[in-house]
Amino acid sequence: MTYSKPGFLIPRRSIEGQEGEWVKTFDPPKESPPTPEFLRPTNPVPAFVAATVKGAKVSIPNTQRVVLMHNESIEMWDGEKLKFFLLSNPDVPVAKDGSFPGPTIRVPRGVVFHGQVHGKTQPPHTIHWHGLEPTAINDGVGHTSMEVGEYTYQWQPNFIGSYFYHCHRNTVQHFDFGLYGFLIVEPPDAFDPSDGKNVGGYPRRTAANLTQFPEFPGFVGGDILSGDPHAMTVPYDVEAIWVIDDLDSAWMEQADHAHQTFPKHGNKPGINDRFHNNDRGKEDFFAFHDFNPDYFIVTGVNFPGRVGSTVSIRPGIKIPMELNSGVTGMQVSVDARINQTILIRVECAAYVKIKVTFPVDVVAIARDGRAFGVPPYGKYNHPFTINAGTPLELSTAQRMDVLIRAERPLNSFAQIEYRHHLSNAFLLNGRIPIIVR
Ligand SMILES: [Cu+2]
Repeated sequence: MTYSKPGFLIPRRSIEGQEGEWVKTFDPPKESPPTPEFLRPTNPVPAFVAATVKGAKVSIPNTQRVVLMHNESIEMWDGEKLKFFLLSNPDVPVAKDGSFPGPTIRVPRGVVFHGQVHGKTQPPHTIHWHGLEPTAINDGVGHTSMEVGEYTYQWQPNFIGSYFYHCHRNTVQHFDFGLYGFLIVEPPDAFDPSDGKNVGGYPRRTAANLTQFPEFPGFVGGDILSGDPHAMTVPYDVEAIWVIDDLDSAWMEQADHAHQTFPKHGNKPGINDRFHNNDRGKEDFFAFHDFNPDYFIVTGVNFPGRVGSTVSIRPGIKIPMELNSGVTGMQVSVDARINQTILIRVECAAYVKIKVTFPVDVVAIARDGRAFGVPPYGKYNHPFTINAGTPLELSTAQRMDVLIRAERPLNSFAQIEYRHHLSNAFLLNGRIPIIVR
């Protein structure tokens, strides 16, 4: 039995003529079908952004817009220009030409979310809403879900926490080249100003069970099903987002076309597709098998050093409110005051191995969008302390939310250690300032 003379032959069914159905592997996409079971969207955030961000508008009521683009040059710390693929939001002037990472989407728990997604250049693309629970057609996993063209994804977030969204078509390339952004599910009333709160600032709340950690004030326990929007949440005064990434400039220079692992369809799509039919010209097949990153990044900020070095980003780096759903003051480098509650949302977007080490004890409250000790999973886990200096390992796509409350001033760094995924060779120590005054 050989490849050319298999012992079994599994007949394949052509997908020709089914472009409007569940599986989209057409290049280019031939249809942009409507969303099945379309509900009226109820997300208040696009209107909040339009009211808060200069020049922003709502072009589709209650709907977040996402455009996927490619070949946008970004200058790295050493002057090298790399070609990224970028996410943009055409409703927000600062975000319309794309950003790296893409704009952070904040959304209250329980709303009907609509994401109107358009692949502007070199589709097909998808958006996968990582960690949320859409129906299969709205899940955005390439080959098994909707690839766009254009499509309105529909889902409802049910768990407060840290997520992200990214293209899931030829993920190894499209995700690595920049088609991702952070996504935060907040309490149901996070964008409701009716009780006089500043919905575009701090304090904000996130899910946690801090029964055993009384040093964090304002924790509300109780029953999530009671309807109390703050049940099982804690307020935080300072928020930082660390999306840890690595880039191989050789990949980005040699494989700048979005179709470099896409098949060419024969005359029977789904049957005689040929990956290596692209072995010439701009769409030349590229294997993406040998990853050797030489640029290291946290939330779009370069760690300014070569392989082998230990380098720091500067203090005081914040995320522009235009790229954070209108919320002002989110940080990359942490700058807080004594006895403030600091929430750090850590995500690994790197392909190599990373270890995160904090200079103070932190309390881990949630992993991958699920808060420890919070029903319905509450009986299976609980928040825990990660002692200062104890490394936290994360692999691709994992998130961990941690809290800090410093009683004394602190002027130190968290450290991100990058090691090669195969050889374990040391690549870089990236340091992020944590200042408490
Ligand atoms: Cu894509």
